[in-house]
Amino acid sequence: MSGSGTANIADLLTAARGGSPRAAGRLLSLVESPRRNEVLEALGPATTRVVGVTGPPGAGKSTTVGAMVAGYRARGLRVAVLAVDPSSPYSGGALLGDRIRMAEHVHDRDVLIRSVASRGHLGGLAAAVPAAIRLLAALAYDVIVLETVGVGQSEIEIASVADPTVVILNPGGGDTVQAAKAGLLEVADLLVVNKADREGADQTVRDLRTEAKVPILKLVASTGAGIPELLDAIEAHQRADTPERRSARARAQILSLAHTLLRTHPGLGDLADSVADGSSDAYAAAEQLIFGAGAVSRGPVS
Ligand SMILES: Nc1nc2c(ncn2[C@@H]2O[C@H](COP(=O)(O)OP(=O)(O)O)[C@@H](O)[C@H]2O)c(=O)[nH]1
Ligand SMILES: [Mg+2]
Repeated sequence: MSGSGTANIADLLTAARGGSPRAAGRLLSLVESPRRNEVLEALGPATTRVVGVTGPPGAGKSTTVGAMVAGYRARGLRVAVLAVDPSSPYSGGALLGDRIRMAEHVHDRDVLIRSVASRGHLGGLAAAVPAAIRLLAALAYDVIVLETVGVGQSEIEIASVADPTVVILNPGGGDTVQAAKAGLLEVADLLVVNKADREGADQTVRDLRTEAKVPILKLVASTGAGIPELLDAIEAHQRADTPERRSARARAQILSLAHTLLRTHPGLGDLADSVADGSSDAYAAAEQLIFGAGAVSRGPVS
């Protein structure tokens, strides 16, 4: 028997927990498929650390993630990388580059690298990523590194689920202005000025200090200079975690998933038609979308 349609989830979980990267890969495919809930229901409770790495294209995110994986392995941790790739026409090439960069880790059983590219499918990335994280937590990865391109709203939303969210920028004012505009500085728990081997890194650090109150680090990801300091800063942030911060992240995640579910609700089209032709109003339709057909009798939101 083969193919995910016939896969026994319990068997796959046993194999994946025993260290089979193939089984882990199959399970990750299943959480992106209509069998997502079946997998989620088979998992016990588990928590893990999720480090978000985001920033503009070309800032050095993948290089940084590769160096972080090496750093975590040196510290004896099992690491999973989820690379969220937006559906750009260049994604094929970029992914290939990332795979080559990650090549030193491909034979390491304690490293799992996976790209998530299911935009538009089953609620898209915003729905796929939390499920993948839950699975990887259950498979006992100590740390999950989530690489997202900090351009679209959904990528920023995904990044805000991680803790900390590390925003990677480059020397020069352009990145800082762009990051501020995209809302990236707001989600940053740590700011990294990568390519610090280039001119202007110190000036960029000074500029960022006036914009953001979070720790700012310099990094040369291509040589690994600054990686131990980055991992230490990430750990310090995680040690300072509180139940309130965990709840706030959970709240953001629930709202994000709820929004995804509502956006892809099968009743949305008919409700929109009834509001458009005047037979209903948007208030009643919104209640009906959330609470179901009985909701209209509840009266207006107060
Ligand atoms: N000079 C320099 N180049 C770097 C550094 N880190 C990454 N790069 C280069 O920047 C380019 C983009 O890196 P990549 O990791 O693919 O960026 P991403 O698009 O943010 O994932 C590649 O050519 C890297 O080799 C660095 O610290 N210094
Ligand atoms: Mg990349």
